[in-house]
Amino acid sequence: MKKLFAAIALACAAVTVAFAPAAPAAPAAPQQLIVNGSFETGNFTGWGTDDIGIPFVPLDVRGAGFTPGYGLFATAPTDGSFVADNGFDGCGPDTIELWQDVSIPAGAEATLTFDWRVGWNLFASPTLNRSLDFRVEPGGGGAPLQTTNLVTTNIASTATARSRGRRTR
Ligand SMILES: [Ca+2]
Repeated sequence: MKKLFAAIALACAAVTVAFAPAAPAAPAAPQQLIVNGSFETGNFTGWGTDDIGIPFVPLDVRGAGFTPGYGLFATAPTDGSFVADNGFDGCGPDTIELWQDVSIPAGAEATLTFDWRVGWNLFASPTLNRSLDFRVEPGGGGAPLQTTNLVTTNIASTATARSRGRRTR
C-alpha cells in the first residue's frame, strides 16, 4: 500500500492500473484504485484530511466559482463539479494534508494523474514561504518514499501569483 499526499486545490486524482496481457489481445480498461478521486460525492469520502489549526480558508470540497478574494482565482473543476480546496495559508507554521491509502496489485503498473492549481498574494509580510508538495509514503504513513515539490512561493515578492498543472507519476 502507498499513501498519497497532496494539498491545495486538487481538482481530481486517479490511480489506474493496467495488467500486461499474457498473450496479444485487446488491453483491458484501466482499473480505478482511488475512491472518490474527483470529489464528486461532494465531500472527502475515501480521503484522510488534516487542516491547519487556524486556516485562512478551511480545507473543504467546493463547487465552481468559490474565491477567497484578494485577487485569487475562483475554483474551476477540471473533472465533474467539485474540487478539494483550501486557503494555502493560516496561522502557522503548519501543514494542510490530503491523502488516501491505495493498494496496487502485484504485477500491475500503476499511473497516478492529478490536476492542481495554487495561487497566493503575499501582501501581509509573511516570514515563511508556502510550498505544495506531492509525497508517496508507505501504507499508513511514514517517511516519504518520494517527495516532489510542485510550487514554493517567494516571500521576497509581494506579487499575486498563480500556478497550475497536471502531474502523472
Ligand atoms: Ca471533480
